[in-house]
Amino acid sequence: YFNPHYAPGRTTMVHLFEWKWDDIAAECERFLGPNGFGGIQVSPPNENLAIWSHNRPWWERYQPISYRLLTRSGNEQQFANMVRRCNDAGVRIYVDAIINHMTGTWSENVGTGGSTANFGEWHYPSVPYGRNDFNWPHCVISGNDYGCCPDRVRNCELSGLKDLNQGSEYVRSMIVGYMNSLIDIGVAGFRIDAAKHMWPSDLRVIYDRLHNLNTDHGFPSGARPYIYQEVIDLGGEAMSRDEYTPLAAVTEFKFGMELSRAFQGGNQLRWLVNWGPQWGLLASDVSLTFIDNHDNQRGHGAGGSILTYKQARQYKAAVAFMLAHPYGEPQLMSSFDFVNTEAGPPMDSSGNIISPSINSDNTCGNGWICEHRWRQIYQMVQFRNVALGTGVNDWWDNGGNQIAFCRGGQAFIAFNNEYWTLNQNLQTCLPAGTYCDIISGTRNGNSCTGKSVQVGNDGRATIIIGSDEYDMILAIHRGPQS
Ligand code: QV4
Ligand code: CA
Repeated sequence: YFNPHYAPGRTTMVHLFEWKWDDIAAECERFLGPNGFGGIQVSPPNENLAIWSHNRPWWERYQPISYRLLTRSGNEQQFANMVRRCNDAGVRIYVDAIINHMTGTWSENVGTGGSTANFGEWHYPSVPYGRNDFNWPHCVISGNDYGCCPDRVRNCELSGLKDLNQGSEYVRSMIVGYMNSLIDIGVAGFRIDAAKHMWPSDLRVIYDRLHNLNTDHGFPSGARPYIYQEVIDLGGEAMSRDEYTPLAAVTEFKFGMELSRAFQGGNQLRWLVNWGPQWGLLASDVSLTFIDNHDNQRGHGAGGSILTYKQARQYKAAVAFMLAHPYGEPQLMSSFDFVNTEAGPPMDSSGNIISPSINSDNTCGNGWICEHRWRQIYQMVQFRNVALGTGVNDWWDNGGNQIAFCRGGQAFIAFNNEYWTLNQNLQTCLPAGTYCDIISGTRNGNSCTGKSVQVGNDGRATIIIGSDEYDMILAIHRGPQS
């Protein structure tokens, strides 16, 4: 459950939050495959409650009403078509699995596929689930419970969402049936939503009943799904991430919090010299890492001032550090623009999601941010692929907020988060030659569209990053784009 089973040479996944299946299939073929992305986390594919009373918020997708594959992102056939086309493009699909609960109390009761529910009776006929399938007696998690009472956090309702009993054989079989149908379609793994709210012993039973990945989609025989469990553990609670790491990977929320703090000036970059478990982070091989996610970019879930696309210069630097450093299994966030933190994706008056448009400079329109299409981000995905299998060496810093390091003899990166110019002769660990900085531009035949770097026979080069430059990063590597 710890191996994402990326196609060879690929490393990074992107969360295409609220994208439609047809658009994702096209994105795999035209952009993600050719640019070396490893995988995609998709929004929950199972039917959810349509919440018109809140103008179709993004969070309606975390309120399952059935396991039918029918949402605003598309139907089952479109989902399967996406999985096939993405796997063919070398890009894996990971499903956000909502198995802790079903939709809770609302004035509305019709799902995106037309299923209905009777909340007062705990009745979800399209699964079907009834009252005996939920934890009893009914209770709701309060803020205090996190400090004292794991049994309440696991057996009571997370903000009024009806809490399934994963200890029940019937509930397990419904959940496993849902997840296995996705594996058979060709997905490579799952995000386990709200894992902290389920008993690790129940999750183990569920994981162990999952099928091997589908060899018709290019997975090796005997491959287990990649599983990363959403456990927000910033310390100080009665539940710990360590209860979940023996089972499968875990989301590391400290990662984005600490890097956001550092690149916002709250911590000097030089301290990143021992980035990893010495910072209190999980062991690298069980750690799913990200700067922001769909919750904390809008103030849901874990707190803290997390960098997002809205503070682009610092955000790009934090993302570049994540991708340049070998620690963890990185995930990029790809957002739609928002002011209102409840607002769902761009939609028409019938509630249909409006597709992103693609501009000539690779960026998106129609209200979609597409961080994964920013040059400074997708070219760092290539950097990570080129550096795959190497460690960090030849670390340099100025004793403050200018740092640089090599990835074996494959790649080199420098950051300048000071108010003055970085101008240093540094060891790049690369063979002599002229390299194109992949942050300010790319290689175009024999020239660079951005800055270039002359590496001498001793591997050293003069590295310059002005404090007023558009980006605070310079990166070069041995791949074709640099
Ligand atoms: C309201 C009241 C409740 C009341 C209830 C019923 O607040 O007190 O009991 O009505 O009358 C939405 C609304 C919330 C509403 C609830 C139930 O925001 O006001 O309760 O629905 O209808 C997302 C959103 C939630 C949203 C939920 C379901 O973040 O706001 O709740 O979707 O639509 C903890 C967990 C962690 C969790 C995180 C947000 O440990 O697991 O909170 N993160 C994941 C997802 C997240 C998702 C869920 C879990 C739930 O990443 O996106 O919540 O699936 O840290
Ligand atoms: Ca629960």
